[in-house]
Amino acid sequence: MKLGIVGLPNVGKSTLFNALTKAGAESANYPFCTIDPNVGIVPVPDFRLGLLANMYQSKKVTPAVIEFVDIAGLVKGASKGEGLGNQFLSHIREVDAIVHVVRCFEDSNIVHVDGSIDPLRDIETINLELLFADMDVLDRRIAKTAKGANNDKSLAKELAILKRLKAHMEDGGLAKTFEAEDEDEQSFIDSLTLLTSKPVIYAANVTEDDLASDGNDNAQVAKVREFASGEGSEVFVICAQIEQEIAELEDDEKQEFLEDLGLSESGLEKLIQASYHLLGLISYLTSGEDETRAWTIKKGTKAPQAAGKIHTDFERGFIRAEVVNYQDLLDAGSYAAAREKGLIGLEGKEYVVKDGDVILFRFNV
Ligand SMILES: Nc1nc2c(ncn2[C@@H]2O[C@H](COP(=O)(O)OP(=O)(O)OP(=O)(O)O)[C@@H](O)[C@H]2O)c(=O)[nH]1
Ligand SMILES: [Mg+2]
Repeated sequence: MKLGIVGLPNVGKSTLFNALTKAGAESANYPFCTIDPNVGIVPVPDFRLGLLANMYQSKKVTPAVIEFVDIAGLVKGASKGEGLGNQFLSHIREVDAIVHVVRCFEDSNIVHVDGSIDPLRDIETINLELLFADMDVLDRRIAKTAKGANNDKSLAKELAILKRLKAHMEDGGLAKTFEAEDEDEQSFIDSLTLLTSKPVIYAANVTEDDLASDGNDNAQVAKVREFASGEGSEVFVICAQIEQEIAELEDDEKQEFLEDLGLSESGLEKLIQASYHLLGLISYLTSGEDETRAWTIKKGTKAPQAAGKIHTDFERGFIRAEVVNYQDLLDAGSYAAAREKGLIGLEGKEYVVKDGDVILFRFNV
């Protein structure tokens, strides 16, 4: 599961990427590795891990991770091959969700490709290129489907959907705002893996002066927020440059630095957490003397499949899961106390695991 960092040139994508991966490299217990200079594995900040590790005196803490990809800047005309054009678009095709960086900071030393700071125009430029690329995909698919549609009912149905979707896009609509008539139709549309069907978070890159107010004093940020709410996307206010500096600091210095800026936590951490949820991911936890660890599952995963993340034997020989909410466990003070209070649920194969569940799996192979 990975997120692509997308935006116009010079808006701060690589600066944000460096901050993300540096913050990752620093997390001592995670075996950080760079797969590719443009792909970074980033631990997901999770305050629950520290609390549980403290209770169990765990020797090791292992966070959940997600991947970010730093994608080269896109320019107007990319869908027609301008700039890095097709290369850019194929990188976006591979990601599961998008962090769209928009420049809201003024800095006369940093050139803006279109000459001025105007995040709405920038968003529109990017979204249009994605839309054009999707329409090309649809055109090709329509031409192919039309050939067989005369004597094949299911192809005829697909053709009708493709044409409706195309019309929606010609009006400027994104694939994700298209209203499918039923689940079959939606899964057909999903199978097209269109760029504009991917979930998006907007990262409004501001100057450090705008951080304390969370961008509320910046009129450009307000416009981005209004636009994003119209398409059901979230906006995070960050200062990529400051995040890069923060990522280089030790923990205690970091706290001091944040306080000086009037912040309680770094914007980067909130952005990473939101990205994790944007991918439809949640964490369940295991905790003991050896290790406290977050395990990544898709929302809606049942207990045996969640157990399979730890070991296939756990899934194959699944008997039951002993489940306690992390807060209940912390409040009780120990696993034994939680058990005495009846806070530990015995759950079977149909149990849907929740974010923040602390689980002990019983299995037999
Ligand atoms: N003042 C200011 N400058 C920033 C900020 N973020 C990035 N920059 C600067 O803007 C310039 C471009 O930043 P990059 O992160 O390389 O931009 P990019 O989006 O990766 O650009 P491309 O890879 O060319 O598409 C660099 O000189 C950064 O130092 C910021 O928050 N404030
Ligand atoms: Mg870059």
